[in-house]
Amino acid sequence: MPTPAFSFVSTNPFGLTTPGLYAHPTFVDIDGDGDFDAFNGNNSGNTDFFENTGDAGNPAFAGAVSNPFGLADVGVSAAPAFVDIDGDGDFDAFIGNQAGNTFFFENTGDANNPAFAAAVQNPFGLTNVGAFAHPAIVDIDGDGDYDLLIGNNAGNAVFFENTGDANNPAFAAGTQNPFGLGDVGSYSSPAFVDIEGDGDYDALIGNFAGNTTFFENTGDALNPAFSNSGSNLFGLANVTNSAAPTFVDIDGDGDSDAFIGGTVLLTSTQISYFPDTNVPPPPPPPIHAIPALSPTSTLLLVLLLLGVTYWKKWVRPG
Ligand SMILES: [Ca+2]
Ligand SMILES: [Ca+2]
Ligand SMILES: [Ca+2]
Ligand SMILES: [Ca+2]
Repeated sequence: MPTPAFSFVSTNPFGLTTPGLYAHPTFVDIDGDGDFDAFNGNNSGNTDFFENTGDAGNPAFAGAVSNPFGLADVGVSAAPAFVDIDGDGDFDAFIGNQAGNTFFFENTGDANNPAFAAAVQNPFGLTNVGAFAHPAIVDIDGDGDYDLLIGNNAGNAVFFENTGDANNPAFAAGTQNPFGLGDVGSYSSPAFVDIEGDGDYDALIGNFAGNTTFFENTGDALNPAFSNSGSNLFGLANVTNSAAPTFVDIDGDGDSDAFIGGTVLLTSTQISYFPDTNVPPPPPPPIHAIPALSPTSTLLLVLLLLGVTYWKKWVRPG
């Protein structure tokens, strides 16, 4: 997979809107119909839901619904992330807030019909990270369970290793900026995606100045090792303030596209859309050659020819 070629297209594409300030978008197929739906956290502590009424290649989002399925106001500055943390086949929600806490909403519905239980603050060993908790969820050490890395207002990412398993999360004490991750100034908002397609997760971390810094993973899927490679690479750009990036293949062409929440201080907010414009490889040409015969087919063919020969020679001589 080539390195991505992001190109800014528009803000708030496909019917997305940003009713509150400090957009913090994320995408997940919450209703299991094969397309990515959108959630966007905002400054008032609410999480808006946008159902994808298009399809996996042609997104179209319905109007915002605030805190659906049992999700709730988390105070100030909601930053949602979704993952099946308990391995029961449906996506559960973690939502960070301004006070630095992370609220867990267990999905007690199913993969097609989400229903979230009441919020639990900092469960499974998670702890307060200071201010402006921005959770990102990824199996960063490749051991089969999801780990949390929570960005905070000081500009750091706090790592909570999952020492439980794929069904029973249990997080170790937080460690700051492990594996070579670094301070991005303030208002760290991390996202993890295998941007180069080399089998390990790279980090792209937004900050208060509106930039997204790329930390290339030069380790591997089991042993991450990040190095700061620069900001706003691959065609990404500054989004004014409070960059909150997320990556999803929204157009179904096999590469990850970028959406970055951003805010013009206390006045307006938007989600900037940067699709990866790499052209997907063409499908392989159809094969016209006669397929090779299996040993069984070859044997049957030989027997058939022998039979025809016998019939011609002995049954109907001449
Ligand atoms: Ca969907
Ligand atoms: Ca679940
Ligand atoms: Ca893990
Ligand atoms: Ca794509």
